[in-house]
Amino acid sequence: MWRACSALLFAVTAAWSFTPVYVLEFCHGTDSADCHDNTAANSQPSSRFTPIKSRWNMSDSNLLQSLDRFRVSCGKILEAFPVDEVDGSFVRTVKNCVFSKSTPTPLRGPLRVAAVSKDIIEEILDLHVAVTQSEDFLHCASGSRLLPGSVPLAHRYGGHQFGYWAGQLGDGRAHFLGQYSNRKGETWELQLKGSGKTPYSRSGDGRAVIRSSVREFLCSEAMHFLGVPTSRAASLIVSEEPVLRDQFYNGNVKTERGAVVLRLAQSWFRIGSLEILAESGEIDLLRKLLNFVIKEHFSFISLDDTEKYLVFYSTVVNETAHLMAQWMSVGFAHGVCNTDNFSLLSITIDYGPFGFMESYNPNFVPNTSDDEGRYRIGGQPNVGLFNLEKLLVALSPVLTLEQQKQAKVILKGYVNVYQMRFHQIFKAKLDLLGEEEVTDGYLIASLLKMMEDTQSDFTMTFRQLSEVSAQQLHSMNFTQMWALDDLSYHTHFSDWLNMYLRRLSRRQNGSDLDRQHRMKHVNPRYVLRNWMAESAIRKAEMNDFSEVELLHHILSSPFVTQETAEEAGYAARPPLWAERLKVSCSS
Ligand SMILES: *[C@@H]1O[C@H](CO)[C@@H](O)[C@H](O)[C@H]1NC(C)=O
Ligand SMILES: *[C@@H]1O[C@H](CO)[C@@H](O)[C@H](O)[C@H]1NC(C)=O
Ligand SMILES: *[C@@H]1O[C@H](CO)[C@@H](O)[C@H](O)[C@H]1NC(C)=O
Ligand SMILES: *[C@@H]1O[C@H](CO)[C@@H](O)[C@H](O)[C@H]1NC(C)=O
Ligand SMILES: *[C@@H]1O[C@H](CO)[C@@H](O)[C@H](O)[C@H]1NC(C)=O
Ligand SMILES: CC(=O)N[C@H]1CO[C@H](CO)[C@@H](O)[C@@H]1O
Repeated sequence: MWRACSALLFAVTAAWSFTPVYVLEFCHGTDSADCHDNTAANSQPSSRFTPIKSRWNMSDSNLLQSLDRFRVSCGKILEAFPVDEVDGSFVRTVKNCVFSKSTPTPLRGPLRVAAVSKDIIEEILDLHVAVTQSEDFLHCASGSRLLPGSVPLAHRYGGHQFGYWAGQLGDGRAHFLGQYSNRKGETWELQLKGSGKTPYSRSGDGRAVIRSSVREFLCSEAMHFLGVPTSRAASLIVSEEPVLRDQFYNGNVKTERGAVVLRLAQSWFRIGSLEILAESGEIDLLRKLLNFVIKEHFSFISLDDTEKYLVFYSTVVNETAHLMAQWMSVGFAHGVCNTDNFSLLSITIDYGPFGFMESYNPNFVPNTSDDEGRYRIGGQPNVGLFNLEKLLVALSPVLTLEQQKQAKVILKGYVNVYQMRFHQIFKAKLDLLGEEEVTDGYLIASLLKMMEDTQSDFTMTFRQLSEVSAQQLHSMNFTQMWALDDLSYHTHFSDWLNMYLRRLSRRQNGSDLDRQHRMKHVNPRYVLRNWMAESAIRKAEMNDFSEVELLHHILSSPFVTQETAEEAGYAARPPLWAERLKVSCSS
């Protein structure tokens, strides 16, 4: 027993070297001498969104039965920022403004509500779900009629794309409609995507096609129910408007149909929102925007505090590290981690060519045109660091020299925060209670390495470890456990298993069933695999939205085994045709 154990301990050092995901790759961007510095401690996840006491009676009868009394407000934004009033959506360079007035262009009908998220309609928008069947909703959620109180705006931002400064970008096909303060006291920003040209459309047509809209609708909701901070999607409206797209950028232009997603976030400001102001020397406006974001979304920071921008930066660094760890924990690859797609609130935004990893592979790249693999899944933590560096550059004009130095120290702490969060999350995925840092690090790293070697399915390996009894693990009986069965072919698997079982038995809390129960709450059985989305899209393009609805329903409870999902094969080995799928890139 001891011999095996010391052999494994010997392997610990080696194990860390096959964790490119969370150790080795950080040395590119920052001073490598300090790259693995372990001084930062203390990991209280900050809670920025303090719940506000409910002032309403939450019963069903209080939900609004029509849009007549539903109001959004643009007052705060319009008071806080100068707005570009130039009439028309012609493409232009905008200066000294954070938004431009821009009216959505109605889609050619007939329109239809293809999908809605009841959870958002009722729990966030305080509307009865029946409202979504009204003409009014159809028009408001597609951009042909304005919601009461709405002054539609397009946001001006810039960004670093694929590593390089790209200048002015901005909402090229999205319209901010206004803020809604709900009965829970939360404020949400409503936005349409695919609603027509704006001053920031560059060469785009302002539209989004059914394919990409279905993906955004499904994935943002799926991520929310997986517990990952994200923007939300309330509805999906499809039209008959022809939209030309070269889906794989290979010269094959196809006519598709336009669609609009009504999406929500507590804020849509991005790193690029600040970058463009710093870049063009609009420092007063930069300060204004920062103060606004702090006041509205980081209310624990006092605007009188001379260190407020540093505390803000430190929070964004920590929360971005957390988000990257959460993405890894569900195998999510965003696909386009440019600074303009990174939220200042560290939520997932801008769903484009994303993908959930199937076989564990740190080099998984969802965007098939991303040849260099810049945004491969294992590179995301490092890209997060790159983006935070750019955020620091954007903040520099409002920081003193001393504060700029401190900010660099904060940035260096990012790697530690990421590793700590990653470690915590993966410990929970394996139910490693208590603290045995070295053993746990080894168990996690070597499991991932074995998964990589055997190409085991990431989601189902963790899920099946949650569903299998300790008894079955002991006897390596993996009947009907296809992912564990794949994994069990690894030469080191039984050593790993012994170590894991010993680790579990040292820190028992309740029965083995309790362990399974805890693990099933953090290891989903269903994620939006590309083939699942693709199958739903094929039907949606023929006006059959049943599979979109089914997926939306199932992915709202990703931790619960569901009969319809099992029948559809959503937890089974992916079908053969899935291997040949390419992600639809243009959107
Ligand atoms: C960010 O995390 C570090 C390390 O855990 C901690 O020292 C720091 O206080 C955190 N920053 C904020 C603003 O919570
Ligand atoms: C909320 O309203 C319902 C019906 O309108 C009523 O039965 C219930 O007692 C109310 N609850 C509270 C906490 O006021
Ligand atoms: C995919 O990657 C390519 C190459 O880097 C890039 O040009 C393209 O914009 C990416 N696709 C999307 C949808 O971002
Ligand atoms: C393996 O486990 C299954 C339950 O999943 C059980 O029905 C079966 O009898 C076990 N086989 C052996 C050989 O223990
Ligand atoms: C064991 O479980 C109980 C209840 O589920 C919990 O309160 C307690 O903190 C757990 N103990 C440990 C060591 O995790
Ligand atoms: C899905 C999405 O909105 N992606 C955006 C990310 O950022 C690039 C520019 O850097 C935009 O072109 C994409 O539309």
